[in-house]
Amino acid sequence: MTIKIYGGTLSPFVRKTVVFAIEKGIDFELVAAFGAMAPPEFRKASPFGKIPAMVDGDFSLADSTAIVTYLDAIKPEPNLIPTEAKARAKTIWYEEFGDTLVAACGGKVFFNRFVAPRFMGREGDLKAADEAQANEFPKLVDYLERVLPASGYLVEDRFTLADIAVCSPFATMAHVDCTVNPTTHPKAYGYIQAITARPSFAKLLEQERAMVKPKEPA
Ligand SMILES: N[C@@H](CCC(=O)N[C@@H](CS)C(=O)NCC(=O)O)C(=O)O
Repeated sequence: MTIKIYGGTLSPFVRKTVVFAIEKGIDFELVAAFGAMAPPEFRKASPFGKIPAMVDGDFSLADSTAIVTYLDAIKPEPNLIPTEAKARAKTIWYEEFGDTLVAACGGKVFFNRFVAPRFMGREGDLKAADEAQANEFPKLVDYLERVLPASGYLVEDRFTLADIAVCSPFATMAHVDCTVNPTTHPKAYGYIQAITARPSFAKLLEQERAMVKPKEPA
């Protein structure tokens, strides 16, 4: 039975899960789920209604970290969560940094510039979005610029969950004009460009750009 992943990839957490599954070569079906569009089995899988959720036969689970942990256990190769102690812990640290990106900036810019006006029929708090981009975003990008290794990968000089988890929030922010400046942060800029150019990301991002494009006036 095919694994079902519930959500939409504009969410950085859903995209993380979906890119991880694609890179692992795991068959899955993405089922649209958000608010009123959520099928009943999604509610059972995600007790607090958050995306992503996953159903694999009679097993259901929510939370992107829990889901990638499960996917990694059922298909260990190719390895995307290092097994060596320090590299594994660093991978989880960068996964948490991805969560920090969403909490400090990504959620505010994406919700207020896109979700509120497009799905909730109301203006977002554009001041809060601008403030997060002006004050929080640069600190987060400074950190990434500082820690990026010359290899272009965050952990073990190879592609891992750390790269997926960090670049996914940047991809969501880029949809609403919150982007890294190549002049001030050339390493972070080049890194995000390279990781999101991988086929696993690129195909999703192309579909998402069409969804985010402003609607033509009727
Ligand atoms: N820690 C969770 C966070 C999931 C999350 O916050 N998802 C957001 C979308 S990006 C959501 O479902 N928001 C709707 C809500 O909070 O009701 C994960 O990693 O999956």
